[in-house]
Amino acid sequence: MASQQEVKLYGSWRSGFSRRVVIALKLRGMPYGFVEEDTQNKSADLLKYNPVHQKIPVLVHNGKPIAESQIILEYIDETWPGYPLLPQEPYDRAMARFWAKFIDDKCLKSVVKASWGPVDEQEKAFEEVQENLSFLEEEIQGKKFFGGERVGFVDIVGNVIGYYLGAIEEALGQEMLTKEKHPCLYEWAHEYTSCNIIKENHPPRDRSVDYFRPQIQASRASN
Ligand SMILES: N[C@@H](CCC(=O)N[C@@H](CS)C(=O)NCC(=O)O)C(=O)O
Repeated sequence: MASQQEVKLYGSWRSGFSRRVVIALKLRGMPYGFVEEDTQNKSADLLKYNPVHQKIPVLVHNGKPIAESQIILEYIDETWPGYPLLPQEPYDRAMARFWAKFIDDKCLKSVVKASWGPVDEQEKAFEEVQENLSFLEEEIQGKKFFGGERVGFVDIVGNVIGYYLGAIEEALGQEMLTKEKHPCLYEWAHEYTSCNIIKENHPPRDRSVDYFRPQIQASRASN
């Protein structure tokens, strides 16, 4: 019974990984408590619950911790009935996991390198971003969301591209995802950020731009 569950999310308003879990819990209609963590000064609880990575997000369900955003999303999908995050068919589920892993392993890494990485590696990283976005462009073609007609697992993981990339681009003063090069992905990002659930549960764009800007400036200054 939902009323007997104690669900606590250790995260931060800044963290895109935490936002994924918030979106999944909201879509699922699962009540939860939110503990705002300072990643520069981690709480004893966070270190106890995620001693291996010492990172947010951590979902604590009836005292049992689960770490890593994609794993938490799967846990939510398997634990509480309601809005499905992963597709039903095994092949479709495998493909959703494949693209979600691709977003974290390749897309996100290249975006970070192109934005904050060593200056002499940024040009190459920028090309990698373009190549990675092209793979997603092919995958989203003909669909409204990666999950089909509604937001699903890959879309939620894709918040890095759908929501955060725009704020990073603004802070950086350089576009990466453009209508000209990646029209379908660009349209997807627009659809995604227009969804109420996404709008209501991500920080206002200006706040994210203000968060990214000093990091970008600091990395430029140290290069
Ligand atoms: N792979 C992890 C990444 C989580 C992550 O990088 N969290 C960041 C905040 S956005 C963090 O806790 N950083 C603190 C640190 O690295 O010490 C996930 O998907 O949950």
